[in-house]
Amino acid sequence: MNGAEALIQTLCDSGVEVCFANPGTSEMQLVAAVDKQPRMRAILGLFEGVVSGAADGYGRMADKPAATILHLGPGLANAASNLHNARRGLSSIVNIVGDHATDHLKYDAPLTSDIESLAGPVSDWVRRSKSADDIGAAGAEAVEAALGYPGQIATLIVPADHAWTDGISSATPKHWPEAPQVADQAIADAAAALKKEGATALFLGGRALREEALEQAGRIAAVTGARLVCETFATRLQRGAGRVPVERLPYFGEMAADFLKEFARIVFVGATPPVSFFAYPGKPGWLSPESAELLQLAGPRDQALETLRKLADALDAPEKPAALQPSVTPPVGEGQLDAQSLGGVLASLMPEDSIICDEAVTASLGIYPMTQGAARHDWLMLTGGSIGFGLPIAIGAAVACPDRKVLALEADGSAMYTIQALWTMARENLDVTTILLNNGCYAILNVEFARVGVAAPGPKAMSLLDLTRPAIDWVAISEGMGVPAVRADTVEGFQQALQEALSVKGPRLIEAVIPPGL
Ligand SMILES: Cc1ncc(C[n+]2csc(CCOP(=O)(O)OP(=O)(O)O)c2C)c(N)n1
Repeated sequence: MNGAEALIQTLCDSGVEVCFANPGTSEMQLVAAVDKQPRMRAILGLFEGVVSGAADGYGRMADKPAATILHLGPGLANAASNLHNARRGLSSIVNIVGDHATDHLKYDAPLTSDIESLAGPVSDWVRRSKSADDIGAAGAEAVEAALGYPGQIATLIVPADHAWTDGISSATPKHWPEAPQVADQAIADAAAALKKEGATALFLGGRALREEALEQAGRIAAVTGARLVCETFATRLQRGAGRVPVERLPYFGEMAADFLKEFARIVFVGATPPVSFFAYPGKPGWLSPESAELLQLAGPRDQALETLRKLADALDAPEKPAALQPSVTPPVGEGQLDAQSLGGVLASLMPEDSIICDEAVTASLGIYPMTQGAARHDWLMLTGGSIGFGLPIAIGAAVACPDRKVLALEADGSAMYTIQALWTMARENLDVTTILLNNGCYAILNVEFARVGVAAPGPKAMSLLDLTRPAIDWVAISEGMGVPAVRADTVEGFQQALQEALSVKGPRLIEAVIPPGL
């Protein structure tokens, strides 16, 4: 084998099955090696932000990494925004970034850059293969790093000469790392705290928001009366009918602080104390009440399920949670479509085990509550605040879970960052229905103007938040990339369009015209 073949074989032996790629000349050996390897699926993304977002969606749903192939520093830089979201979401990815051959670096050829410096802020682990003989070991270490609980972003830089050198062996896969356990004393302390007087919140994030972990949280709520609260932006929240419901911390800082103010005690599992997304003049940044006792039982990198189970047992909690979410189908309205009525239609039609990729931004505020009692589903959220993530993660989710319907709730402004994702959905015939929320503006920024204290923004300022001059032809864009599309501006029209989209397997786009504003 050459080095590239040894690396790809090592990745496959370590459990990596998919590679999302946008390669260049320095990655040609890697592309050829993927071609020869029947165990590795190769998926082209037409922009690196699609590649990295797809790998994030895959990691969230598969609980193991996909690989990416990225073209030197500039390719990695294009991928950075969604790698940032993935790292914030503790997702799992192995990035393979090509570099010039070692001897060529001294010439400072045009694509030469400081790849390590670009990788550092969006990676948990960065390494360059030291030689062709080291490439397999480096690959095995990268997968091990990416599997660090609950997931990490591992970036491996591969010089072209290491990839093309012949006579190289693959490396033995590493064992999948164990998740750190919480000490028994910490569990006992938390149990004692939960028995005290006063309102208590069990604040959950990360892996604590999976169905089984929520069951344990529900047992704790049953015996202590603690309220179950989740972080505002979760990597993957399993919710819907029959599951243990959690209250979601509001987005706006003052609403979040108001929500938390009644708690005398907050116990964190899989999350850290929440802070406001941005600073605003005269508004709180730290959201927990000054007077509350804050107990960090398990951080996002500590085993969540076992922690909650042990805590429930320590409290002699009943076997079953007290409350499960009943099935609720909100009434479907009629006439002009808006976020709420759209959410009602969605709740009534979304099939069991749907995967919702939520980049609806302001529209999500209307849609999310309406789907609380819909058929059980997974809800994936924007963990790092960097928009352009919703369509790419829908690709990765659909690749990881080919038997489940993926619904991408995608705001128009955010969609335009990585709209090329539609083409990959069409090429791979992925079962994704995109609901494109066309409100013709950056609505959230209209709200933010007021919140940061700008009294009357002028026409030049407002033009920077407007998406209607020219209006974007979503149906044409979608069909131009191979995804059949329709436009709906009434509840009835949207209902019919969604019914049709859900009745087929394969990508569809529905342009849903909704009013701007919250
Ligand atoms: C990479 C990146 N660039 C810019 C922003 C700033 N930003 C936040 S929301 C937003 C616009 C959102 O508009 P849209 O997606 O249409 O949703 P709406 O607010 O209309 O619901 C922008 C530009 C960001 N969060 N991330």
